[in-house]
Amino acid sequence: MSLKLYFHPLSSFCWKALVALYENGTPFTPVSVDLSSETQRAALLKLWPLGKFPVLRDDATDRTIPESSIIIEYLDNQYPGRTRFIPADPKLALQTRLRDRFYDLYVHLSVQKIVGDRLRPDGSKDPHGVEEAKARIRSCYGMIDRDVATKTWAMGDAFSIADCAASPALFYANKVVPFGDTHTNLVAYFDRLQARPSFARAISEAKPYFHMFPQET
Ligand SMILES: N[C@@H](CCC(=O)N[C@@H](CS)C(=O)NCC(=O)O)C(=O)O
Repeated sequence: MSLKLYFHPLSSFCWKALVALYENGTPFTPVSVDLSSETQRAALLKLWPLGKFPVLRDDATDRTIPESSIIIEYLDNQYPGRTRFIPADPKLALQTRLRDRFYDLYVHLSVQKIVGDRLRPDGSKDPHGVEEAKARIRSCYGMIDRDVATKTWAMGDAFSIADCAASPALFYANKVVPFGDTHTNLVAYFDRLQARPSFARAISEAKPYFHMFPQET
């Protein structure tokens, strides 16, 4: 087995890579990284000096691949399976990558802003930034609700990298800004994502760690 995934079971961006790996049953060795351990943090920093996970290591090609989207594209190219994450058609590929960016940059990073603020010490909090992040997530909910109204997955009938990105982003977004009753298409889409075996497995494996998720005080 040449692939190793450096990750943490609670980490949302790691879920994104896990969903892709589980989709195709791609064999890999999971390497759980505890960032509070100096040794484990140092090992991660050696692989990717930004110290962010997930990071994929492929001993067969001697390559180290950081960034969830790049990991998924790498898997799609090097270890293609039944689920293809980027469509072959260039126009569809562009639309797919746009949705992947949308979920990462506007939903997922807004969630990180809100959750990260909960971890800041009193006196260093950023309530204005948190309100901006919540407003951005609400705008995204409206856009998603319209976008998925007639679709099964983010791009239509085929599950793609956009759904890998949407899964953790929406899971944690719903925790910090609940979907509410009005976004029925979004709720139905999220229900389909949660029922997808790849994502259901990532959630189930993270359950023992849920108590570590910072709550609003
Ligand atoms: N753009 C990166 C984001 C990765 C990221 O933010 N990972 C978080 C966990 S969800 C992390 O490494 N946090 C630890 C830290 O920042 O020290 C990706 O798509 O992989």
